[in-house]
Amino acid sequence: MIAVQGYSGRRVAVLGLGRSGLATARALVAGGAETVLWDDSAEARLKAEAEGFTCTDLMKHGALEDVACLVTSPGIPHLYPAPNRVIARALELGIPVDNDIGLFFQSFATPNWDNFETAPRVVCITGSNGKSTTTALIHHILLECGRPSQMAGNIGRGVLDIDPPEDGAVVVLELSSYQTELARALTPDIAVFTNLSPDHLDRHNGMGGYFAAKRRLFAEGGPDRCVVGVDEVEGQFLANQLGQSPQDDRVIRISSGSKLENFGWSVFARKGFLAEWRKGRQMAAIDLREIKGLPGAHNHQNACAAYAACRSLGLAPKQIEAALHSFGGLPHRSQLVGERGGVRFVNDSKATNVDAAAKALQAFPKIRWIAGGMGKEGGIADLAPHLGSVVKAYLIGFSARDFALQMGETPHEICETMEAAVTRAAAEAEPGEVVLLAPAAASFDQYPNFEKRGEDFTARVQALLSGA
Ligand code: UMA
Repeated sequence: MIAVQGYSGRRVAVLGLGRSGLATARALVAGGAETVLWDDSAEARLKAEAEGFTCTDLMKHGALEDVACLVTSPGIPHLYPAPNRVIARALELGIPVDNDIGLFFQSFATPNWDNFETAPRVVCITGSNGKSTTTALIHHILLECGRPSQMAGNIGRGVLDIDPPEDGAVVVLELSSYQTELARALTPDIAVFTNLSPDHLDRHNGMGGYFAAKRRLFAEGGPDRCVVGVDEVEGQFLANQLGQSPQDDRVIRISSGSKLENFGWSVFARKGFLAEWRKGRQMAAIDLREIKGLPGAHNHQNACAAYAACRSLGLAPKQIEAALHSFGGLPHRSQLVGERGGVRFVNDSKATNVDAAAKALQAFPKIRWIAGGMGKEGGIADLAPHLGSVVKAYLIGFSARDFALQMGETPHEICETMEAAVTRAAAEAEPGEVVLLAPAAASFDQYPNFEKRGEDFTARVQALLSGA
């Protein structure tokens, strides 16, 4: 655990007692703060109380008195579509509002670092898609190359939950827009921006607010090195702003598809090959086509981002290449879950939005596509150019009928449930085809989260393959 510095002997309120909130409460206590805790769910309060914490309704008269800071969880709206009422009250009273990421950056460095040969470093990854894979890949490469590394943030483990870093260690943090928007301190050594496409727009009041939230990671803390995906105009704008000129190698531009030879430093993937260029010269090339854990152009972009971050940390191209080969991929992201008679079954349940689904649809030539769930604004209209690889779609969940109306000429069938979709797709699939779960929708109509949806798909595929 990282003990929170700066609040010893002071009262700090914590709103939200999920994974990040409970870790925050423990870290505040370890740093000598007095905590006042609340969660709107009785179940979460019970869990905190079982750990020995006391909960106090922060809306009760006087509960926020003498509070030095309100620390809130990423899932709780602080601005849009409407602020949680405790946060609104704190803002009214002028109480600083922060999150665990801000506390982490304020508390990470300690005086014993003076005895270290190499100061620990923090790599942060943000972007709409690919950030979990990029984060896990950087962590994997570092460990394979013998560098101590810990991974946390939006990927599941609260940042204050990590162990104090050892000499030369690296902390790799996946950060969501919810997290970067609020953190009062945000000072990574290396910051990575994978890409940008519409998501969480209600929480940021539109695309401008969403981009601004992510941009804070680069603008606030002045990272030594920025790795920026330039396949969209927002990434080009960000890279442009961060560098003095195209030759400024503090910015490493990355792309999946474009040749970037005329920049200070760039890493790009084309036709399955990764290339690193520095000041007009090619430094390295890697054949990505045989790397099983990273299929498709979107994963090649993730490989470029992870490669660039690891090069910034001083690793050699050959070391990184070897580590790429042993990366097994993450569950629910282009995850191969089975194969029968030349048909592969791939779980990309994390493709909760149209952009992520488009990338999954481009990764395979012939697809039996399982899609649907709780569709987002605009449905799947933007997927029309990517339906060429779809042999047939099997639609499930709340938005199945809406999706059907947007399928155009592409054959499709409304299956309602995962069970029916897997059974139908498997029965109709021919050798060389891929049965792909890439829903282009949230899971909440049928499952608690995308993980449970992916687990359901996997279990049904495995049952089918084992003949159960
Ligand atoms: N709560 C309230 N009042 C409210 C809303 C929520 O009290 O108005 C309470 C809930 O009852 C619950 C707690 O707040 O007990 C939940 O907080 P949370 O939703 O912020 O979840 P945590 O368990 O703290 O998990 C968070 C991240 N969750 C979100 O961003 C929604 C996790 O990211 C992250 O792994 C974890 O911190 C550790 O850092 C997950 C996520 O879904 C993976 N992220 C989104 C995404 O990837 O799209 C952004």
